[in-house]
Amino acid sequence: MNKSALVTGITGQDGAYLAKLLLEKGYRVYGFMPRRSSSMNWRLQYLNIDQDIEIIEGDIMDVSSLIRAIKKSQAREIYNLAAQSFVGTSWEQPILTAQVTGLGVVNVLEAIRLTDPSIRFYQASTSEMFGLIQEAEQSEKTPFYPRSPYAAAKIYGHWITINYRESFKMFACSGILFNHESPIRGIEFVTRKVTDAVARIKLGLQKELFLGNIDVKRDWGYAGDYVEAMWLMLQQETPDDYVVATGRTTTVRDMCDIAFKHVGLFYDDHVVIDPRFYRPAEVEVLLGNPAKAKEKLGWEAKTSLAELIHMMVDADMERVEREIKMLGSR
Ligand code: NDP
Ligand code: GDR
Repeated sequence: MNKSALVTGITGQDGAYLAKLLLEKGYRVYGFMPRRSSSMNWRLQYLNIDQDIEIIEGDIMDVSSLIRAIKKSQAREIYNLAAQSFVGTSWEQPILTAQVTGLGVVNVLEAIRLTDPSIRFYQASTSEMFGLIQEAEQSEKTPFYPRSPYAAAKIYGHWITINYRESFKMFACSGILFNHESPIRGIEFVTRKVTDAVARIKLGLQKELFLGNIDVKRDWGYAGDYVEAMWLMLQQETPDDYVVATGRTTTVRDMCDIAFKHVGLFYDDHVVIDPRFYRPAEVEVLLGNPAKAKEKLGWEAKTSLAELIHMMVDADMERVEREIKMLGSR
């Protein structure tokens, strides 16, 4: 019988790409999903895998639903991707963020410990934990300095994962992933906000794009590449933590330039700086050092930023063109 995997956050960007990868590898994939998300599986539909996944309803805040999901799925691997993942919202809803993004992790770990501690566990940690960076290139050894309630919650999740590994000898890994994007990235995140706006501007639906601080730098990669690293971590002989990044960093401004140029526009003609999108505390620059992932997992980012942004702009152009056609035919 095929090996089973349980994925929390299955309706999110990474959940969808990871599910696709696991299906390709022959896993039976169970998606753990709150009832409220049941109409939200557009990403699974986009990747054409919505019929191949078995959905188990539950909420990461409800340990009993996690235990039931583990028993039902007989999962040998659990990927914990569920989170309140938008940094901006974490200042507006810091307690919810602490509960879901932080305490949610120990809920999953406890559910595993109570059912079958031999199940392998992946935790979605983040480069946001480095925040006010303590080293120019951030590796697994770089100290953390969180700059948002989201990052603070993720640090709890990160350390409790390590703690369960060391306390209970659980196979628990934490992937410190730098920003990764795709055509199914949430529209609130800056890359997708930009590529969607580029399509709408090019097709005459809007003129301006309102952004916050565009001089910040991020190490952006492609989500389709990054989920492979998650899976690889759980296939090793011993559990460990890994930075997953491209090793290159770019400003939001230059990312905008790439996106607008792709359709023959110039970003400066359309981008308007709007203080509403500034954050109470900013992460100015992130640059990952993925040397350990390369050496131990044999993993490397395959997609360049230009390829990624072009892919996203092309997908948004197609989507907006479809929307215009549908409106015209009504
Ligand atoms: P998304 O925001 O796209 O997905 C998050 C998922 O979590 C959604 O399916 C969401 O469901 C689900 N979720 C939220 N609250 C609960 C809950 N209480 N119980 C169960 N499920 C819940 O995030 P990404 O796919 O981009 O990221 C996946 C994980 O990786 C997250 O933990 C994120 O913090 C982390 N991460 C992401 C990076 C990135 O660049 N994408 C980088 C580093 C880490 P719903 O939509 O219905 O709320
Ligand atoms: P981030 O991603 O906060 O890094 O978290 P986001 O795309 O939201 O912001 C990146 C940077 O762009 C600046 N920025 C803007 N951001 C948004 N969203 N909207 C704007 O208008 C805007 N203008 C400038 C931000 O200030 C920020 O510096 C993502 C999430 O996926 C997290 O869950 C994950 O942990 C990290 O990436 C790694």
